Amino acid sequence: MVKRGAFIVFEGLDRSGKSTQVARLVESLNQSGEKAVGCRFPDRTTTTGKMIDSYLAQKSELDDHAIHLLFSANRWERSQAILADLEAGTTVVCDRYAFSGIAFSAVKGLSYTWCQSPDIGLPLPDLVLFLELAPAAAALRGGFGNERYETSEVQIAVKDMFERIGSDVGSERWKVLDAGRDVDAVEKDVRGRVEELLKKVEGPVGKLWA
Ligand code: T5A
Ligand code: NA
Repeated sequence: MVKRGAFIVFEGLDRSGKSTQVARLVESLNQSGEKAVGCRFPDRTTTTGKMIDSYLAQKSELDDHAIHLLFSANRWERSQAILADLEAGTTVVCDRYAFSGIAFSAVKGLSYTWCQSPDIGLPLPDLVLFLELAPAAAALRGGFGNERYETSEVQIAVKDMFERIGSDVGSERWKVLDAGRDVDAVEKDVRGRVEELLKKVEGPVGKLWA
């Protein structure tokens, strides 16, 4: 039987460096002979993804519950492909996941447990790397754009919500990394934690919030 791949998720505020680190990790794993692929949520290429993209670009309005469910559906659409990769021995490195889903919806006033429910049963990440960066430092990395949620108020509230989510996930699985260091230092820290994980990944992929 092939050893299954690891499911690794990066979370963090906007501009904390998630996309940069996902790309670097996938490349370095592949270079060292580990099969790895990247993925990201929202996946703006699918039908639900196009609706989400229009909402984030503030070209359309949607009820807060409706957009929350679309983000979740966007993950479910991809979930079988993620499981198939993991079972085939490929490590999946994902840029945002259900934790962003809760954080951004709950700060709008939706119930925390309601926000969790549509994601119950999704593939459970083996490791969540939370890139921690002060909102003020994130804002310095090229000013806020025009997308929804790109304001200091939202980012500060989201950071607090992520702390609650991290404690619910538990410190075994949820690791907070200082994302204020230079890109190479963060990458080295990430690589060290992933090497630890790859030694111990075993058993079936878990189910989120189950
Ligand atoms: N959302 C998402 C929901 O509401 N519900 C959901 O369920 C989900 C999944 C999506 C938006 O949707 C919300 C959350 C978001 O508001 P997105 O497409 O993921 O947004 O885009 P962002 O996360 O906003 O992506 P960013 O590109 O802003 O942030 P990243 O990926 O964290 O940062 P990255 O790597 O692109 O880097 C940003 C800049 O900083 C530099 C990079 O070169 C780049 O210029 N940088 C560093 N500079 C200094 N030091 C470092 N260590 C650096 N690392 C990167
Ligand atoms: Na990004």
